[in-house]
Amino acid sequence: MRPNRRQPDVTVVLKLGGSVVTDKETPETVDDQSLAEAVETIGEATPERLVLVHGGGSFGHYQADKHGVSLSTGSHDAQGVWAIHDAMRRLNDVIVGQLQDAGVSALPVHPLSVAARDANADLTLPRESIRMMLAEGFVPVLHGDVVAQADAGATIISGDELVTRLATGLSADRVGLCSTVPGVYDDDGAVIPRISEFAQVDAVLGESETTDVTGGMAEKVRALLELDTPAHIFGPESLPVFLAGESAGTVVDSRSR
Ligand code: IP8
Repeated sequence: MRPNRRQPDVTVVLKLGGSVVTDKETPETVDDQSLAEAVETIGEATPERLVLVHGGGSFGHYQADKHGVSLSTGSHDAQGVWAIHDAMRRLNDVIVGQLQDAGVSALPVHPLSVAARDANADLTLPRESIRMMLAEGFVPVLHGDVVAQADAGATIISGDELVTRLATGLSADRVGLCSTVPGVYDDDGAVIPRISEFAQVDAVLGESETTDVTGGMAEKVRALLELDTPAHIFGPESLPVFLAGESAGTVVDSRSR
């Protein structure tokens, strides 16, 4: 397969949430239809330098729960850590394979092999291989994972943290989080078009409900407000719009304050 050469001046970081690529109700089950639709859209669009990240859904979260590992609780049990990583790697294999079948020059990047946290949980994620993949026309595909952490064994790293880290580290021009909701809802259930500060949504988001080990919408919005790059939170129906370079769902942009 020949790598697709991309415009060198636009870098996009896009996360496909675990709820988009897996059936969250059934352990270790890919949502075939939803994944196929996302892959087809990416295959038709990909005009820019694209870095993909995917979440864990019923793969990683199921295994993390089973082995008692979270963002803050680590484990030295190599078999448990491997089981979590292996679930994410198998999901990544499926996604990379389907992207390649759709003509996207996707290649895997496994955070466990390259990233680490210090004792303050600060993350180091070397960027050289990702930069070079982009320069050579590949689409790196990262995923939520386990990473070694000083004095804690291994802890979870969420896809969201990877997205914000990549957005900053690669000076991304656009950031997208595609999950199963069409954006951030207001009190009346309407999608908020733009969030420029957390106070705007504090009352409505509060403590987001979630069964994931890695947090919910409030954490996403807080982290995205730290970025210098506008970030879009949207549902799968808006993926073509986002990839076409337009606004999708809720735009989180602290610069518009
Ligand atoms: O679904 C979590 O990634 P996320 C990955 O992006 C694991 O939060 C291993 C639970």
